[in-house]
Amino acid sequence: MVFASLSRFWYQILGAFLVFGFVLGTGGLSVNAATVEVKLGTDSGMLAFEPSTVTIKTGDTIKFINNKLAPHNAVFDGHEELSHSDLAFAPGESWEETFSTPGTYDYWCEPHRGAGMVGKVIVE
Ligand SMILES: [Cu+2]
Repeated sequence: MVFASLSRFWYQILGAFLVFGFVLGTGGLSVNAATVEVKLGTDSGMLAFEPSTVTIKTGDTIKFINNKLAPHNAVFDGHEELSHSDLAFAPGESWEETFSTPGTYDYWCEPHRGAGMVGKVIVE
């Protein structure tokens, strides 16, 4: 009898882990969606996005934050819906874009594209 109740206990533990794994695996928890920050102009004063390449999951959001050497914007190649062509002048000015389709998205800052201020978002 002791053996029987012990194995019932372990079955319950196993069941709990299976449910937990299912919820994680299907993205059933909405708290899984993340917001990743990208700075416009690096802390060290470079004309670049920081980080310049970001890998996120489908449904995640990128928060673009104006940092140094303004003005900046972010225009996505072939994706007007993700682009923010208004120039940000004030430090700390920010906006967010949510990525709902997997793919690789190239973007740039219009005033500084020639200076190499380009970025990439990889949505898995
Ligand atoms: Cu710029």
